[in-house]
Amino acid sequence: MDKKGRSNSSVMLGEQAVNRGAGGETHQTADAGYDTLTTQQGTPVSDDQNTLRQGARGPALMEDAHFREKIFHFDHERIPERVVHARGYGAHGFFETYEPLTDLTRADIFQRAGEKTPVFVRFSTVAGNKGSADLARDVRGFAVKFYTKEGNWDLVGNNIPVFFIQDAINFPDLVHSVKQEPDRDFPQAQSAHDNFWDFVSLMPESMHMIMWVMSDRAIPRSFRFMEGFGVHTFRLVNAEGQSTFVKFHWKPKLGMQSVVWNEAVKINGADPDFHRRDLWNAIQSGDYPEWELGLQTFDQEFADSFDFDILDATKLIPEDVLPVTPVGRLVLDRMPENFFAETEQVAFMTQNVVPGIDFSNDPLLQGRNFSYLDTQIKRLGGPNFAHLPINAPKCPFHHFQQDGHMAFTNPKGRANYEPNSWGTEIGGPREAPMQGFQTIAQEAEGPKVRLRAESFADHYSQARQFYRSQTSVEQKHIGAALVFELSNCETLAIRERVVSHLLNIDTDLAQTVATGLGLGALPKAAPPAAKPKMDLKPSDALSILKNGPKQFKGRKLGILITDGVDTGLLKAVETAATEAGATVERIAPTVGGVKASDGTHLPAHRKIDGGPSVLFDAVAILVSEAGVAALLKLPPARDFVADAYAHYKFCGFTQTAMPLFAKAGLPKELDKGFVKLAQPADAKGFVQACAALRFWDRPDGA
Ligand code: HDE
Repeated sequence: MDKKGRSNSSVMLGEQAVNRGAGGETHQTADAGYDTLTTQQGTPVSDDQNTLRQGARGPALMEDAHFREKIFHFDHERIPERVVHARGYGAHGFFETYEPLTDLTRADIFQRAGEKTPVFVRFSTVAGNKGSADLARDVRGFAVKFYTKEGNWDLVGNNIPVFFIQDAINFPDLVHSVKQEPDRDFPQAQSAHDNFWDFVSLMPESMHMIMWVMSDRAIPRSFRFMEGFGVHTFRLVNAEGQSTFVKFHWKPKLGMQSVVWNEAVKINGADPDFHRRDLWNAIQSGDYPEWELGLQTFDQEFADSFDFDILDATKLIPEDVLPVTPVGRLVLDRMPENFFAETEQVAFMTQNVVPGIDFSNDPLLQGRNFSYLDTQIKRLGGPNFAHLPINAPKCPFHHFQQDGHMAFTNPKGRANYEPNSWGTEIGGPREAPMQGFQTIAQEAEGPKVRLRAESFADHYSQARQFYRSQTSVEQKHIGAALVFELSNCETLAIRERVVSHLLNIDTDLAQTVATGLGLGALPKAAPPAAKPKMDLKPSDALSILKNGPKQFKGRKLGILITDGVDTGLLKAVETAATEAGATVERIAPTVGGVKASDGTHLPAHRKIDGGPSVLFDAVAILVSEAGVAALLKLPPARDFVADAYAHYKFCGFTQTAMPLFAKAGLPKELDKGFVKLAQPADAKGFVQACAALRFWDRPDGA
């Protein structure tokens, strides 16, 4: 007992054993049926609240091994974050093969219809640090680890099918330029700064990718609504050793969807974990996200006849030219039990391929095959990261690699080399010439040179094709994104240099951006690339809006309610939305909820200040006359409506909401994106309208 009569150790309180902290607060102990807290060495801990000290008010003692172990471990909790793709979120699931692809590949995963292969998927942003916000304008990583029966296959892709650069040697410069500027260490998770635009404007090969990154692809509504791409050309190899070129595509079953930029900026403030939360909520509620894996396969003849080099990662093969064939589905159905152990420690490596899949000579891919092993050794502290359960194959594996930091599955027995003559019992594993991975025997000759192939030279044609394949709404967004980004560049010469490239892509776009930047006159177009610019046929597959999902499934409706809300109407809207496969949240002046028209108490999910409309795909305003009067005094309620309008959202409303609309500055004549909810029967029509996701025909949107 100390002077105040407090105990530093367990005491019996009635029937329960408790432990007391300095403030006298109590903690239930193992004596009350909990597992016993131990040190890492397994020694039971009697007191985890007080350090060992000389007298109750005396100095701490070095002898306190438990304290030292706890603090030392804490001090070492952080590992280096990924140099790119630091912020990520992962989930477990499975891949199901539709039909055998034996004619194309001997990869075990594609041999049997209905085969289910466990997978772990990690989505990420690229530039931001680990703690940055989810809705940065950025490329998203889409990395899939397939635990196949013949080893792990990592398809480490992005949500954009092309890349900034053609040769891996430029990667450190690209990444340096987009990350925080080194003297000031800002801005993070943003490309809107001089260094990035300086670099890309000096690398015309990045212009196609720039079109994608300035499009709404770079601000996806959720991981669940974005495509994924393997980017490079790979090879499939069948049992006869014949190889076919392949490009990998992931298509979301729920369709593609993005947010608008003004919304992205606000989501980052309202919920920086917006994408994480979305994936977590979907999986935890059993609404498992799903993608189809599609292949574009082609032979050497096609490669030779194609307008561009299939080894150039700044180019894609349009789906109209070469259709995508679905070959299986990916379902994510389980969140990691522990973020660090799984999502943070997962080590993706492009060189992880399995028999039946091989590389092309894409110089970006070749460089990546070197980088990923190196980065994992640095990040995970040694060569044994494959011992971590998340990285270990789920098929039998035997090799002679041994020792090093944290070697806890060293091969057993005497033989740790081969060949050896110890026999099958103790001699360990042997090569399998027929079954084992074989690199395709491709002829290669020529002088050793540092040279970019002439076939990589056209940097503008596909950039132009991408821009011209977009709807006018999407083109407007690209123009606005460029104006935003370049307005954040302090150096006039950089702004002008970017516009000089845009002139080679589309003159209207260049003019829009020049006007938006207030450039006095258009600069001269950048020198044309060695190859002449081609006018390629627009491709609808490149647009998000031309491929709209036309369903509200998997989306989220936010309903703003007040005291006096019509219970019948509210229930009808909620039922219609959930029947359409959407989720619903109620937003109210207080999180405690409201008293409905029939006197019942209806709990809310969010207080209005914490539930802005940017968090929802569509909104409904169901308010009573008295309720709306109270809302008029709340700025977040006005923002809720004004933002929903500016972000082109569908809005169901009761007539009583009109004063709030007026206060929010909405036009008197509401457009067709506003659906009146006079009676419960109107709910279905409103939810059906929401399937279009946005009402783009609103002239004064954001
Ligand atoms: Fe990566 N990339 N990358 N990358 N990349 C990494 O590996 C690299 C590239 C991609 O969720 C690093 O574990 C080089 C293209 C994803 O854990 C590193 C080059 C594509 C992820 C690395 C590229 C990607 C990474 C950093 C140019 C799309 C996150 C941490 C040649 C096809 C994986 C790490 C995860 C991560 C190197 C270009 C996708 C340093 C050298 C192109 C999705 O190894």
